[in-house]
Amino acid sequence: SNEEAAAKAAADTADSGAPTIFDKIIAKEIPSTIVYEDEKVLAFRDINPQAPVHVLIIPKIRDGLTQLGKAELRHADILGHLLFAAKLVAEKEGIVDGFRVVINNGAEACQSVYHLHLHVIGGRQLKWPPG
Ligand code: IU
Repeated sequence: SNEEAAAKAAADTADSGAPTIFDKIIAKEIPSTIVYEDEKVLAFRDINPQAPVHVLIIPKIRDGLTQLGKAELRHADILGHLLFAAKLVAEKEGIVDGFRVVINNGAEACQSVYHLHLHVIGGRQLKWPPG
């Protein structure tokens, strides 16, 4: 599929350390609809939502966290902060009783942007297993 081909191409450049589109969103060079922000993380609406609520949460400083599979022990604090932010976003969006948090890691999981991000998805009945 197109999605899989794009994911494979993205993975090929994942380790280059090059800026991603999310750096421009953090810098507010590209507009986004921000739903939550603190000193460490930014949460904004996904441009291609897969559910009524689809928010991405990213660390403001990538610090080598292109993907979860590259995490090191020094990232434990920001990883916890991101997950707690997912709960805050779910509350803010009114879906705290039913929501999903997803991290796609690598081409086989269709990761397309190599700056760690959590997807917070909800607002409809979700199916299991995901595709
Ligand atoms: P993935 O887990 O790497 O596949 O998720 C990347 C997401 O980033 C995906 O859901 C895109 O729709 C989303 N996105 C975005 O919100 N804004 C953008 O400018 C780009 C991608 I490029």
